[in-house]
Amino acid sequence: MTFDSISAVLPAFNEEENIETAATRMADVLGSLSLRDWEVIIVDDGSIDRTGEIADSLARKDPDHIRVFHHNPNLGYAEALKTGFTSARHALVFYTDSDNQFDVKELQNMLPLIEDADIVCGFRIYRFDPLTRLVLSWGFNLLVRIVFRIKVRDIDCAFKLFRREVFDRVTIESKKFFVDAEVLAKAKYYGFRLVETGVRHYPRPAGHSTVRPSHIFSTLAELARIWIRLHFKSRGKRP
Ligand SMILES: Nc1nc2c(ncn2[C@@H]2O[C@H](COP(=O)(O)OP(=O)(O)O)[C@@H](O)[C@H]2O)c(=O)[nH]1
Ligand SMILES: [Mg+2]
Repeated sequence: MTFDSISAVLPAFNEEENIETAATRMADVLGSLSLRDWEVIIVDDGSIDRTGEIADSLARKDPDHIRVFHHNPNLGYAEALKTGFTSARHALVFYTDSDNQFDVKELQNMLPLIEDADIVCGFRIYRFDPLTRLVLSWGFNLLVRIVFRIKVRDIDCAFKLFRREVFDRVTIESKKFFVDAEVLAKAKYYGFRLVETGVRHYPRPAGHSTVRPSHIFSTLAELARIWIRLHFKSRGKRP
């Protein structure tokens, strides 16, 4: 393999029941890959439960491989990913959620694909979410595909692998849940190559999703803002 090191980012907000399993499974997978170096970056985004405390104790046990960043107060999903991506030290950057809805072992299937791509984007083969969420998500995916002309099946799938160069160019401006679309739209703008691969999705084992149908409004506002910026940029002007 061309790449010999990887950073895995886990954004976490009130995941006291999930974070230990999530971080331990992630560390086990990375440790099994025979890489020169790896790290798990937990971003505790102003959790008001024991997430931060648990994350700190995991980092104390394995300080060479587990790092924790705390936001105080909560800054939102996009800011948490931004903290993780900008702190990542290795050649590849992976991220997934801290709620154990994916099997992180499937990262192994993505590694051969990044040899010929800059981004490997997962799509959920069968998605465990309520019907309203599935419908809203279907509409959102369609809208983003049309507006930004990105051919990605499952934009918000929290299982993506990047070459770190992507984040040398792409800077995150979103605050909330538009972040995945923003990164993909900007990556396309800069000409990064993207491939997709199916991943399994599981019901949340504990805790609750914080995503609400009302988030669609802030997400659409962010979509408009990023579209305007990219549109002016491609015409050589600053908005
Ligand atoms: N950093 C941060 N993470 C969040 C926030 N809300 C949710 N998350 C994390 O983002 C991930 C996905 O959140 P979740 O509510 O399960 O969304 P869903 O899986 O799309 O329904 C989980 O790891 C959460 O801990 C937030 O405000 N800030
Ligand atoms: Mg989830």
